[in-house]
Amino acid sequence: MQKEILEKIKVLEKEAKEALEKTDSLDALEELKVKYLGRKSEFVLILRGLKDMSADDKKNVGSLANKTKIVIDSEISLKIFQIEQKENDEKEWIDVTLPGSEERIGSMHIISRIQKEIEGIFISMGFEIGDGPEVETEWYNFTALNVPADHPARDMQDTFWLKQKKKDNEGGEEKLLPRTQLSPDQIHYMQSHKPPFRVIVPGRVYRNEATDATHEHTFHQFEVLVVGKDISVANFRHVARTFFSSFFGKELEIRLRPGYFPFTEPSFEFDISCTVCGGKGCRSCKNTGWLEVGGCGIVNQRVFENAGYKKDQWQGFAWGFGMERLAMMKYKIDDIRLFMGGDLRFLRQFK
Ligand code: FA5
Repeated sequence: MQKEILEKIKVLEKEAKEALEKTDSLDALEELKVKYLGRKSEFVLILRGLKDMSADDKKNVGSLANKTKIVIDSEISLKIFQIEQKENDEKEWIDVTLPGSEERIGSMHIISRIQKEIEGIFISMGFEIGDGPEVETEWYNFTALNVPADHPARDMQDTFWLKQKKKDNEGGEEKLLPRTQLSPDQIHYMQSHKPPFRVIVPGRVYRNEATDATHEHTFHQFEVLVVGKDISVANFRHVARTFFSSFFGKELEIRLRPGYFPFTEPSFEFDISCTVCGGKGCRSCKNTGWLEVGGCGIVNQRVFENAGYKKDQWQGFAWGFGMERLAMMKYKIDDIRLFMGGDLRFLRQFK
């Protein structure tokens, strides 16, 4: 009796192993498990019958049946694990031959880059770089620049006035504003330096304007100021031509047209020959051959006086231009709002 049962267990083990070898699906393995180890399986029947066996049979049959059960159970579990792992590997398959994804590295904003480039050109011409506050008093932004209160020229640059005021020395209050231009830095620089000098001031300015493709409320300018004993419009022309030819990498001409700025006399609007067609006329310059760039003029003696210099002792020229407008010309950008829009697809073009 004992011999027969032991033999039966061995046959069951062999059968189970052969069946296991041929099985390669999870469903079929579950079926095998039920067949060989489930409640109605032959193993369980053998184990249930142990209680009616002699002590000697119980020991031998019980021991072999249990061992074999454990072997079959662990082999089925191993096969289930292998199949599951294979399926996972197939799902998460990594193609090591694919090129890696590029790490995005931050870069300088296009306007900061243009600013560095412009500074470099002026430094090579012997200019210093000046600085000034972004929040100005009414006196520096307008009055010192010969724009008296209630003069219509104050309307030329729409202003964001601040609620806070600044106490002045006579116990009164002065109005404050985010600067509308960099010309107040002419006064700051002159108050702390003695001529002769050449200085440029780069910076951000603010105007209470509706925006469109060529106008922003927040933009960047450059102010240029040269003061000496015999500075003239000819000096301006030379410096401006040298600067623009270097910035655009080609020889350009400068054209002056009469203009009006309270802080320069005479004043001019100035154009450069079109950077696209070289002056022949094209869409970029609306067939005029010229591109409008900025304002300039000979420093008004009243401005020297307001900065603390004696009248008629010095001569100078000043000019100012918008950095975004220059960047638009250089890179053929047709909407100024892209610079501050924060669209990375635009900004990433300029690495
Ligand atoms: C001025 O701001 C004068 N301070 C320039 C100046 C300096 C004249 C020294 C004489 C002597 P204006 O408002 O024209 O001038 O602005 C100068 C330049 O800033 C313009 O030519 C243009 O390039 C740019 N600019 C003006 N308004 C805007 C705007 N809303 N958006 C973008 N750029 C502008």
